[in-house]
Amino acid sequence: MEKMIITAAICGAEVTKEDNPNLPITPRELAEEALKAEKAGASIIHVHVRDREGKPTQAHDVYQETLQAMKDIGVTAIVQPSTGGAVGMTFEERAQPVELKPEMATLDCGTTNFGDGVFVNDLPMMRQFAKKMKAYGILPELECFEPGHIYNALKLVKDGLLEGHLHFDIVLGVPGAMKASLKNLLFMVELLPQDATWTVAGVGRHELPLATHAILMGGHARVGFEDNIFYQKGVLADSNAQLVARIVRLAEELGREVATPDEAREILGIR
Ligand code: KMH
Ligand code: ZN
Repeated sequence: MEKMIITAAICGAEVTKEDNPNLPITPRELAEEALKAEKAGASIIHVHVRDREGKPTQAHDVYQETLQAMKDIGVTAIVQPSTGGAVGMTFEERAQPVELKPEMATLDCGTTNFGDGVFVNDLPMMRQFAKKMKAYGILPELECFEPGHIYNALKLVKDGLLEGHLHFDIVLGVPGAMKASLKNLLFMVELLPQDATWTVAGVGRHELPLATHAILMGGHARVGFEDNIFYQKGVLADSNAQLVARIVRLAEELGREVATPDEAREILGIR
């Protein structure tokens, strides 16, 4: 099996400091958290940013400050800004971090219920994101919350809007969307093109079992406060690094090597 890429989704848009006081929010906190997660074994940092009140924002300047802080502090992992932002944001708001030309960014592959809200990603919006990312040479992480989202991504491939290596993130367990289970993971992985890579993000208590399945299946895994704030039932995680370190230990026990940032770049075809 190829080496395993561990993504740390360190902040997200929905979690608050009230949920877990260890949540990083400011550019400096995000940079320090990213470095710790990388040192623990993460080779991708998926990042959202917040405004001064801690509310989700996609502001270009805040992303710029955060990415610069990560660089200054010595983060060498692939930094992957979100283009999903938070429910209700417009395309223009969401697309701002793309202008910073990161190595990767998320590309959400379809509309889904998201808790009480609706996370809108219609095909025209997806096309706009794909075109921008293609023009800037950004590798999209194709976020699929439902099986139909995989077909939307494949339509972008057919239409020539996605080229080169395909990397999917199968997100399972968002309230209102596809349930988190091994059966559903297997089903969705079987829909992917043969040479694509995939990672799985299980929400809440599903994070750990699905990441463990990914170790065994030859997939990759995402952990972090965006998806899960607990280390164990009733015990808050003290950092994203703690969640990453557990997957590294499990991977080692199960004979799967963990990729460094440069090895992750190679696996993903990032030049
Ligand atoms: N916050 C969710 C509504 C992404 O990062 O691209 C969307 C999200 C997906 O987190
Ligand atoms: Zn996200």
